[in-house]
Parts: sequence; C-alpha cells; structure tokens
Amino acid sequence: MPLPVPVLPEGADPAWLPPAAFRAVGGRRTLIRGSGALAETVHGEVAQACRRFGGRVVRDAVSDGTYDLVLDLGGESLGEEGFTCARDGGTTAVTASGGRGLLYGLFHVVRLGEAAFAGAWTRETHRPALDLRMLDHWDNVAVHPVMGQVERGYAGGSLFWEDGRARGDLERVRAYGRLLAACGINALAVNNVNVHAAEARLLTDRIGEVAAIADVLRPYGIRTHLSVSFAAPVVLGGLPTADPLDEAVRGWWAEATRRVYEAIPDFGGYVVKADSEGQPGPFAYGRSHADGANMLAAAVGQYDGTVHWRAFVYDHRQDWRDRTTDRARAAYDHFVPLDGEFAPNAVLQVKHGPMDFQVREPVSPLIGAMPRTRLAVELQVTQEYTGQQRHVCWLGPMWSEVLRFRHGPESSVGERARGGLVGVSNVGDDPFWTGHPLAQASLYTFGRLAWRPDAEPREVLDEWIGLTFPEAPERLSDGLHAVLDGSWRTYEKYTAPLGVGWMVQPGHHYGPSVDGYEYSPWGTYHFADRDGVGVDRSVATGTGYAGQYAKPWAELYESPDTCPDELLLFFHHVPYGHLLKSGKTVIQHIYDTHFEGVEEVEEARRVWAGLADLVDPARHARVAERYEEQLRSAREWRDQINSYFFRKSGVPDERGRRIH
Ligand code: GCW
Repeated sequence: MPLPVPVLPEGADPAWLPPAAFRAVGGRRTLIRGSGALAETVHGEVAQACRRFGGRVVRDAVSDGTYDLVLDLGGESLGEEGFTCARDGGTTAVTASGGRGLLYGLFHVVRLGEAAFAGAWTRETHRPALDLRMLDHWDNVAVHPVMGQVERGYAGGSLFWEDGRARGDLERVRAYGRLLAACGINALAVNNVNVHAAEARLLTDRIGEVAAIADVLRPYGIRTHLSVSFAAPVVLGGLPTADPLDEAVRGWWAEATRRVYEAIPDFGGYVVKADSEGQPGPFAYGRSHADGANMLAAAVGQYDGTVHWRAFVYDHRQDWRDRTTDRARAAYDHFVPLDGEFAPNAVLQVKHGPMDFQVREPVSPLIGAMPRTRLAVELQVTQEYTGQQRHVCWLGPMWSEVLRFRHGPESSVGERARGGLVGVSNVGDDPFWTGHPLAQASLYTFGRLAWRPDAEPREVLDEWIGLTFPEAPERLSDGLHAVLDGSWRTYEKYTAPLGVGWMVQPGHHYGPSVDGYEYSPWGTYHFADRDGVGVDRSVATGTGYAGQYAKPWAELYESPDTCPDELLLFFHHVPYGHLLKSGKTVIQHIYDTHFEGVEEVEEARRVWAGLADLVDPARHARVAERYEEQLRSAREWRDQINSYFFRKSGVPDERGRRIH
C-alpha cells in the first residue's frame, strides 16, 4: 500500500516541499519497481503528485507503455543509500539497491524539476560522502524552568513533546521526516543532551513514546537516537554506582538496551554528554571517557547501534584571574590521549570549533589529532550565537569553510568526519518550522552538506530556492541571494570582532554585553584593557593552544604577523593600533565593520521589502517583522561595541562618525 503523504496542519508552511515542487514528476508517467516500506513511501509521493498534476503511476508493470520516469529498486549494489540516474530514449531512470536510495533518487528528480525530463544524459552515480547525517534536538519533554522546552530553541515548542509527553498526533513529525529525507538527513536524536529527570526515563519505562516517534520517521529513512544520562543505572536502576567497569552497571545497560531494541528494532543508539556542564560522567568513578563510551558501545554493539560521545568537556567553574587555564584547549587535552581507545561503534562527537559555536572560531584542532578514532563533527543549526532566528544568518558558507579545512595535507574535515555530521536542530512547532522562514535555508544546507561536504553552498542555496519557491522569477532568486549569501559575514561584522567571540548577554545569549562573561567562571574572555584586546593563545607567551595544530597551522597561528585577520583576537592580544593585513588598525577595523554591518542589514531589509509581490504575504510579513528586530539589534551591537572600544582605547574614529 502506498504510504499517504503527510497532511500539514492548517497554516503550517510546506518549507522546501510545496506541492508545486512536484509539478514535473506529477505530470508524467512513472513506473516504480521493487518492494519494501520505502518503496511504498516513494509510491505515495508520486501518486499524490500525479493526482495533482495529471500524471500516472504504475507499480511493477512489465506492461505496455513507455514511461517518462522509472524508479527501480533492485539490481547492482549501490549500498542502502546510493542511486544512479540516467536519461535515454525519453525515459529518466533511477536505480537504487536500497529503499533509502530510491527515496533519495526520487527527491533528486524532484530537485531537477523539468530538467530531469529534458535531453539525454549518461548515468550519474550519487552516494552520500558520510553515512550518518544527523540532527540533535535539544528538546525537553517537560518544560525546563530556565531553558524552556527546547534548549536554545527559537522556533516555539517541541515538535515531538507536548504537555509532558510524546504528542498523540505525530502527523507533523511525519512531515518533518519527509522534509529531512528530501535534504538527505537519516538520523535524529529526540531529546536534549542535558538529560533531566523526566527525559532520563525515555530510556526505560517511557521508551514506548520514543518508539512511536521512530515509527513515523522510519518510512522516511530516519533512524531514531536517544540522549541518555550516564547516571541512569543510579537514577533509574537504583544501583549504588554508575561506574562503567562495574559488572552490575554493565548488566543494567545491557538489559535496558535489550528492551530499547525490543521497542525500536532499528534504534540508532545513544548520545551522551558526560562530565560536561554538570552532567554526570565517568570522572566520578576515576574512569576515562573511553571507559564510559565503550561500556555503552558494548551494550548497543550487538544491535548495530552507535554511541555518540560528545567531546564538549571543559572546566565551567574557572577563575577568570587564572590565565593558564584555557577553555579552547580543553577538548584536545581531554581526548587526544585517548586516541585509539574507543570502540569501533563509539563515535566521538566534536564541536567544529574549540569553544562553542561562535560566529567565528578556528576549526577544532581535535578533529585533526585523532586518526584512530571515529569522529563526528557537530554544527549548530539553531542560531544560539548567530542571531537566534531573529537575524538572518545563513550558515552555509561558514560550514563549508569548516568542512573544507585541512589540518594536514591528507584530508579535509569533511573526510575526517567518518562518524558523520551532526547538527543541532533549529526546528520547533512554529508554523514556519524554524521561526525565521529564511532559517529554513540553513537546515536544508546542513543536510546537503552532510551528503556532500565539498558541495558549493551557493549551489545548495539555489536548490533550496528552486524547491521552496518553484518557478521563482529571477528577481526573487536574486533577491534571496542578496539577503542570504553574505548574511553570516554581515552578522560577524556587527558583533564580536576578529574571532574573539562572546560579548553576549549572559544566560540567554541574545544581544550585546561586552563584559557580560568577562569575569565569569565560563572561560570565555576577551581581556580588553586600555591598551589592547584579545587572548594570547600562542605557545611562546600564551596558553599554548596554537600548538595543538599541526604545521603549517601551528606556525601560522603562532604569530600575529601570520595569523589570519579574522582570527587575530582569538589567538593574540594586540594593541588597538596593531596593523591588520587589510591595512587597517584593529580599532579602525572595529569601527568600520560595525558601521558597515548595520548598513548591510538596512540594505537587506530594503531588498526584502522589494520582494513583497513575489512572496506569499504571511511569509513576507514574518521576515519583514524580523528585519525590524535585526536592525534594532544590529544598531545596539554597533553602538555598544564601538562605544566600549572608543572609551577603552581613547582612539577616535578616523572618519569622525558619531560614537557615543
Ligand atoms: O552551546 C552550549 C549551550 C548549552 C548546551 C551546550 C552543549 C545543551 O549554551 O545550552 O547544552 O552548549 O552543547 O552541551
């Protein structure tokens, strides 16, 4: 039976799968060959498109006709996810050997639109570069008193959880799974890595709720994962210890895991934040992170499950006067000595930068330093530090830089991420999914970069535009590029300068507060005084962080003369008069970029206003309203940062602009 396409609730935005995106497929004759759950999903998609656009779909016919499109499951081995696509004699043929491959092949044809049915082309083979393309949802089941329902969520409540339990109606989750499949995502963790009391129980007596979610995601090729508490044997099992080498503890996890797989046979595995920001972990028992991860890896191993063990481990109770402790060093210092000790199904999940998803950070040196460990790279799709989905900040270009970065000549970050690419989701129950409608572009781009880390982000954006706004006139597409392409750099311009990061309001992290975290225990300082600003992370005179890189990066970052401008204050403390490679002084750069950043937001707002006739009114209005806030906030950032540094340095703007 073909699986019916999910029905969106009234008012929910179709995002990048509006009905019109299926026009080309829906107007044609399609043959689908093969069986299995995902073939039914594919059939349901094509059938719905045909109902709308007058085409016809048949199943497994040996029959008469000629077909415009043949979707063929079976044949040579392309793995579970690969597919080929060719066009000859008026027929476009997709072949796949796994159900997911067939589904991805269909979405490929949908993306191509009319072009899929024009001319003739030789066979192309498509396979994802990374096997695991995952979203982590930082969703709480119960609303957390400080963090709310979705930690760092800017798009309303949770898609999965409502009133303290899994939603009874999971139709919207089904629609979400469909959107994710269309950009290539194949795994999802349904709860926050900070595992509170109610959420801990999802592992045991509440696993049925997770299973219900897994059931609706499965037909879209998505495996479900769960964040668990390392202390579960104590808090749920009543054991006196959670020591990973204790036999009773190991037995407890084995039994809990057996029940999980009973409920969810294709369960993906556990995500663990241990010994981090107050979460329990193996340190309490004098054990290593490899001991902890391997114990859980053993529990899920026989079921083909994976443990995602996060490397976000640092001292969050630092004394700001202590200049020897450097949070940027922490992940490397903790984990590099453990290289080679992790089980094959234990993946170390590393944030892309050494700190915490700032608008500009160097690529984490840890990613280049653990060749004998399976690593997953974690990106933050949710815009915690990049405007919280009130600002336009399309993150494709930043992620692309990260994924193409090479620690050494042999491989890029995208190639080192053998354990996958993981994004912290920016989605909630908001009608536009992501709060800011244009933030959908980041989510889509994340999926496509996980499929192909060396993809050109601008081309991915073209895909997103083509799907989301089918048959968009050139003026709309140009306008969207104008407001999105440079938005990350614009955001960088009006916020914390030259890679120094932070300067946000403590707690919620929205809006400027230059010294908000300066004397706090979190290890996030800029060290501005009357003479200069920045953190000395050199080996010669600083914290030594620069030495965690291999050559040539270690040498390049070591000296302010060779360090790239955009990271200068991450690596060095320099006087305000220090000359950048751009030819400007640091202080003048700060003034100029902050004025420019605001001007760029004004311009983007103007461009958007001019697109009103080409975008549906609700979406246009939502973005327009957010531009007002972005502009207000950008001006606030400009004024706070410029005034702060003017007062500290006493150096006037050489262009004499007004600084308060
Ligand atoms: O980015 C920070 C956030 C925390 C988050 C933590 C983490 C889930 O401020 O809210 O906790 O990182 O990645 O674990």
